[in-house]
Formats: sequence, C-alpha cells, structure tokens
Amino acid sequence: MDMIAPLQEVILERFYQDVVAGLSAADKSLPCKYFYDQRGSQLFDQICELDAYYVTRTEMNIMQRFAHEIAAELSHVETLVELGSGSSVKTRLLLDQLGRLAVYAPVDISTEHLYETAVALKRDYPRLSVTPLSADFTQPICLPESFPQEFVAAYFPGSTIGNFEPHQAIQLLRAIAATCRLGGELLIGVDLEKPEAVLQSAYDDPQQVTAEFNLNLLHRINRELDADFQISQFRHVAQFNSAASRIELYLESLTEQQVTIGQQEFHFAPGERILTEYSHKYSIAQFTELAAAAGFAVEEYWTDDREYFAVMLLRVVKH
Ligand code: AVI
Repeated sequence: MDMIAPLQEVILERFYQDVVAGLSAADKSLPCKYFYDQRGSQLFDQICELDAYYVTRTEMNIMQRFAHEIAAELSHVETLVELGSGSSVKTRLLLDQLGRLAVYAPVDISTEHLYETAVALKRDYPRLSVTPLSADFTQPICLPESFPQEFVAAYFPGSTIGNFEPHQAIQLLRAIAATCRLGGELLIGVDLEKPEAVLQSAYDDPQQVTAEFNLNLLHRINRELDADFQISQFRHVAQFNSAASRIELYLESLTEQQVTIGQQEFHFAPGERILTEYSHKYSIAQFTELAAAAGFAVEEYWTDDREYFAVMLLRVVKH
C-alpha cells in the first residue's frame, strides 16, 4: 500500500500535466492513451462488438483462418512478448498453436488488467510460464535473464500502431526491435486503407458508442482532475483526413465557454475542437516502408478478402 499511493499520485500528476499542456496549445489536443479508464475500457469493448467497427472482427477472422500458417512461421519461438495485456481469443489462438513456447509475457503499464489476465492464462496454460511485465512498451523492455532469449517474438494486435503518428510509430517499432533483438520477430495488426464511408461509420457509429467513448475523456478529467467540463456542451466529431490517410477524432465545443481544471482556466470558442485521437490507415507498401525505417523486414502477411486489415510478420534485420 505504501508504494501504491505515491505511484498513483505520480500517475495523476502526469495526467494533469498532459491535460494542461494539451489544452494550453494553440491547437488543443488530449492524448488518446487517457481514453482507457474503467468506463472507457468498457466502452471500447462495446465498440469492438459493433457491426460498424470492422477492425476487431476482421483481425480475429484473419487470425482464425490463418492460425496454422502463422503458427508454422513462429514455430521456433520460445518467448512471446505481448504489447498490451491480451486476454483475448487472438492471444489464445497463438498460445494454443506455438508448440515450443516456454514463456508468455504480457506487457502493460496498467497493472490491474495485466495481473487479471495472467491469472486466467496461468490456469488455462499450466505448462507455460506466464510472466506479466509492468512496463511502458513504447520503451525497449529489458527481458528477465530467466527468459529464453534466442527466439523472441513480440505480438502487437489491434492496430494500436495506427494511433501513433508515423514518426512515433517508427520510434515505437525501434523499441520493439530492441526488445526482440536482431533476428527476432514481430506479429502486428495493421489497419489498411479502405473506402471513406466505411471508416466514417466505424468511427461515428449509429449507436453513438464511439461518441460516448470520446466524451468519456471529459468525464474522466472532471472526476480525476477536479474539472468542470459541461459534457453536453461538446460533441464528438470523426473526420477522415485523406492527405494523411487517417481518421481524426475531436471533441468540439458547441458554444463559447470557460472550463476550470484545478487552478487553471481554459477558454473555448464556439466550434473550437480538441484533437483526441489519430487512427492511421496504411497500404501494405506504406507500412513496409515504415517498418523498414525501424529495422524490420516483412516476412509474410495475411489479409481478409476485402483487404481491410493485415496481420504482418516482421523480422528485425538491422539495429
Ligand atoms: C485502439 N485503437 C486501435 C482504436 C482505433 O480503431 O484506432 C481506438 C478507437 N477509437 C475509436 N474507435 C476505436
């Protein structure tokens, strides 16, 4: 308990600093990593079930359809590091198929979900050493010496890579390459370019779950940072930026208003927006180039019939 209280204070202080910095800029923004409080995570789970949100279903179908091929490519892997703690069917599909796997290490900064996941997986895979690592996976991870280090692979599903701007995505991939080492592999979910109307309805769904997910960030700031956002005075906007090939999420002020967060005041003009998320959509060629900039070569990739999503297998070829 003694350790946890100060840690939570540090996390809260960081959240406050990030929010103040984001809202003080000429173009207001908030980091999308703060979407995922308890309610935000529940809403994200609901998004994944929506008919309009093709992402999760499509990736799952690819993993199911090509599980044998993927496992054959990774059959030598002894240590599997998952970025973000995956308790999902996708992870289990891999664990079921990788015959030489000795260690499965889910990595997440939020420890709560991480340990819940580990307990469930330990129960279901008694022969596997399930070792959760509480760490920031945007930095290289120092794997414990007890892990077999020769055949390390990372798994980064969900197309979360798309939520980073390309220059940040390269940095993140470099960190993953450092974790896997030369010759190591990365299996990664990548959301592909597709008709704008499909994207528009995936990120502005008719049930308004994504709107609630986006607006929940303001609820979180009110609750955790002693702020007074009038949530009904903001609306969710999802906009496709074709030049940058990305969906952009915003919270738009419906009126002229003043918001207080702790000791700080922020002014919003009518129609002024807060950028809350980018979700980049790549072509295979573009992602191959991005990966190459981080030292990875594409070994193989699998897609669905509509080519909406790709599961790509990359190898670290240079540091
Ligand atoms: C987590 N990430 C891959 C989601 C995406 O599609 O970019 C987050 C999300 N935002 C709105 N809907 C889903």
